[in-house]
Amino acid sequence: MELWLGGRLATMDPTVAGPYGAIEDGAIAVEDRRIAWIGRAAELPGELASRATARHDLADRWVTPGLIDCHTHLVYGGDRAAEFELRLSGATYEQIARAGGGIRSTVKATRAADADSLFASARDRLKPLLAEGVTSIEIKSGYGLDRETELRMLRVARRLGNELPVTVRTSFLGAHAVPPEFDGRADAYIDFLISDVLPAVSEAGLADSVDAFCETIGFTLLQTKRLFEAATARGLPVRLHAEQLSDMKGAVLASHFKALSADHLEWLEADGVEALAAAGTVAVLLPGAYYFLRETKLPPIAALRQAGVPIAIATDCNPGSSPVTSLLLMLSMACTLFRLTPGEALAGVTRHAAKALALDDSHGTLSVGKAADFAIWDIERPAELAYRIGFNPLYATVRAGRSTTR
Ligand code: DI6
Ligand code: FE
Repeated sequence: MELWLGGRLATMDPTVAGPYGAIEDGAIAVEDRRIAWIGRAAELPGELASRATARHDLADRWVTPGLIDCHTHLVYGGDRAAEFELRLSGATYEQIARAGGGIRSTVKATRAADADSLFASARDRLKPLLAEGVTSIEIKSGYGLDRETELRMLRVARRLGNELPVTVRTSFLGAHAVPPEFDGRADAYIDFLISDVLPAVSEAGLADSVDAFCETIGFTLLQTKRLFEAATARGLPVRLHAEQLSDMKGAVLASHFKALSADHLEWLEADGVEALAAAGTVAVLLPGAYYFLRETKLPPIAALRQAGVPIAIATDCNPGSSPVTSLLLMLSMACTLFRLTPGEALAGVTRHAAKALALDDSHGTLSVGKAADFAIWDIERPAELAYRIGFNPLYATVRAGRSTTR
């Protein structure tokens, strides 16, 4: 039993009244990597206090749940800086993709990279996220698009979780783009994913969910549906890149499958909002991609909010549309570009992000029974996490009860 005393706790627990579910002069008791007790220090049961083997002074700092980045493509080879320059001289993201660049150029570099170099480059991108208090992350495949490379990406993602202090949830995104060897044969590629790659991924236990890119430059609604049926038959939950560049009705389809999340959503219409609300699917907003692609159409925030759809925020860390390795910057952008409140933004990287990863029973709030994952901040009020730009006030991270000073 270890005690953390004298902190201001932004529990983000909706059953704790008030903004951020805040508890002033709070205490957290940690046992077996979990939160055994949380509340006002003055109310800490004497029995717990007497069993403490260590006491840590939080010195009035704010404590939040460990941050959760619930949508990333962290593992990939190469970079796309040259494409960035092309876009600055007038080419669009879609034009580059249709000309065989974009995702396909990263596929080429990823296929050529061995597991160790994929691990090393992904670790370099993970480190700055961990330095901002991230304790859980979702990582997708999707730059292999063949069996061997998709499996390699997912193994690298698992290895990151084994070797670094972070909980990793993986998504199989074989349906990210049509690979060159299936040019013009997207249906045959989906057949191949269903008969060959998905079974291998699922039997190796390498995916926690199945994702797809439903888009004019990705896969049709029907192709996505076939893949989702195969995923569901294997007991794998689904999520979807939906309504990023056009309204394909992806969110409605995802809702039929009780998807964990529908992500991007700039082009989401009222029917999609309603479907997400009815299914309890999390809307994951990705302000980094919105910014980097200079999108001007805003996701329907007010409608999502009014329908009670849980909104999560993530980096979408990827080389093409969101080369972002700061979740704090996403809080700022979620507020400034999308007009979320700092409280909504923080819920988006804690409680709602946990739900998007089906981790809500064990993560996402500071509550009894949940993992002792928390971030300790040198700030005066939680809104500072979203307010400051390019400044990292993290004092320390505690993951599974163990402290790692920044
Ligand atoms: N939408 C995105 O924004 C990323 N993937 C997707 O389906 C971009 C991936 C890339 O350009 O490499
Ligand atoms: Fe993405």
